[in-house]
Amino acid sequence: MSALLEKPEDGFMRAYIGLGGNIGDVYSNFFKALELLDDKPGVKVLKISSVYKTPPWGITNQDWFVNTCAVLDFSISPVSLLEDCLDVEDRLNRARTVRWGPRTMDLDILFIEDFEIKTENLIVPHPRTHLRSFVIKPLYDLNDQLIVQNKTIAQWLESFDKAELDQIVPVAMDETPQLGKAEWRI
Ligand code: A4P
Ligand code: MG
Repeated sequence: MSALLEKPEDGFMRAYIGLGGNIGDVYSNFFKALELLDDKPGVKVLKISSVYKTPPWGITNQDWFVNTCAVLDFSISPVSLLEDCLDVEDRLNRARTVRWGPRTMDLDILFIEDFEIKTENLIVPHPRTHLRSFVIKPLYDLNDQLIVQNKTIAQWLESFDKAELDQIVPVAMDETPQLGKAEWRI
């Protein structure tokens, strides 16, 4: 079931962000990343989905990833939001080496409500969102009715093989310390 959120305040837009990594304590780093983003002027983190262990996509001979999604409201420009995301990646020691390769923290802007852009540095909606079960499954936790590429997240979730979805396992909360703000939990 998805979290029900009030509409954004005047002057704010709503964004869905994908977070992933496969180096270090990724679970804790998700909460560090969201705290750093929430501290940025004009950015308010609202909710984080469940956190999942996921098989590597793209380059498959690397460690399993940990993935999650978050929803946030922002009053800065979408390009400034991307700059904030890149700054947070840098602060969490992200080294940009291999495309789709191992990383401590990747932040992708997946979707911004009522907004589209296609420039060299920013493409929203993120063009690969609907192809990735490790993105669709956590997005479903946040808003199963969000429409991406003319289908709801619920419909995209149904489009994946059961065997693929079964590999995407939530990280049990009782295995993990309580991190971030309590109100972020769905
Ligand atoms: N950029 C353009 N649009 C966006 C957007 N909507 N959000 C530009 C974020 N960035 C956007 O990103 C390169 C540039 O993309 C940014 O500087 C920005 O200007 P990057 O993060 O350095 O490159 P990347 O992540 O290596 O490439 P790419 O294609 O973004 O990779 P993905 O799509 O992020 O995939 N398997 C599992 N299970 N879980 C994962 O999280 N992640 C990847 C990386 C591969 N396999 C995975 C996972
Ligand atoms: Mg990326």
